[in-house]
Amino acid sequence: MIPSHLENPILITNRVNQRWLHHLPMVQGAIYLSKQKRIFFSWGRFAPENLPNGLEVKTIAAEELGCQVAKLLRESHVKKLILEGDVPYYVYHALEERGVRSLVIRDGVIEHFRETKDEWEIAQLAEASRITDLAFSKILGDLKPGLTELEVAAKLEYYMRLEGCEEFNKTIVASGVNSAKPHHWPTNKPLEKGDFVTMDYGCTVNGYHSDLTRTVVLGRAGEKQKAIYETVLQAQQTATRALKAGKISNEMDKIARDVIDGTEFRGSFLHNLGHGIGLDIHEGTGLVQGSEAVLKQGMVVSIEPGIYLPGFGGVRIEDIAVVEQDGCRVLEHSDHALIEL
Ligand SMILES: [Mn+2]
Repeated sequence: MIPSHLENPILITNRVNQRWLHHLPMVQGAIYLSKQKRIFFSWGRFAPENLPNGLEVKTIAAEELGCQVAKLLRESHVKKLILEGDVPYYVYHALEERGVRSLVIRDGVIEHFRETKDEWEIAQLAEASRITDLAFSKILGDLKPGLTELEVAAKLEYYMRLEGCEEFNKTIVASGVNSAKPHHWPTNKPLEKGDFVTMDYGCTVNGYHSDLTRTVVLGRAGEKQKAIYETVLQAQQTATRALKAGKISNEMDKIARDVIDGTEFRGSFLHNLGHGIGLDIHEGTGLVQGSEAVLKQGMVVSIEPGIYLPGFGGVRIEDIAVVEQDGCRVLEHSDHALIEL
């Protein structure tokens, strides 16, 4: 929550930041916050009467925003306004014309407050994770040679849709040699016996994202496949056990990377260990090489090490977890052990 003793009024135009404040999807408008007033200026046809966080609702035409805000500032004898997000030029111009002189664009102001999640937000993330887990348990019954990556992706989305999610993440299904590419979009390639099949997907509930990755083997896993899988799993579990408030972002990445780099697969973990997650799929503090950011209680991050061997295949295992004082709470509960189908 934004502290009520804001130094200067702020006009919030970023849609995701607005959603964070009013808990409502797709409402067109802007939010004005100051010491005295908390107003949601709505110019959509749908103007809710009551909003959380003490927001008063005023329906106006979008073109009036600059004029309305200037009036509020004049009434409270304030000349300085903080802007964030994408402010349309006509708003900026209307404010300037009315003597609002010190306009400061400060992106990241609201994002900073969004980093640590409250209980309601964690409940939304947990519900999205539950739906995602359910789709995983269902897809296991469908995976067989001949099914294409696109069909697997469509089925995952179908199962999540039936459970009542709002939207999907960009679903990744990567099989066989395609699994060596961390961001492979699904194709018409049919699954084949012996393939690694990596599924990285998720959905939103009240705007909050889940994010899950599991890799399975179609048929019996070979020795090299088992070795890769066990290494990624060990990296993922070691990092999960280490995660707690006070840890440094890059230390967390190193914990997982050291596990992988201590094996024959050294150098094949091609991305960072994790990202913050919430109303945006990638937001806030992650588990990132070179980042000195400190993890705080209530932050939610993904933990997703992988090994990628071009021409052979790859494995990634991902959960999202809430950072707590003495550890972390993993929100997804799909099995971690190697699944051979
Ligand atoms: Mn992720």
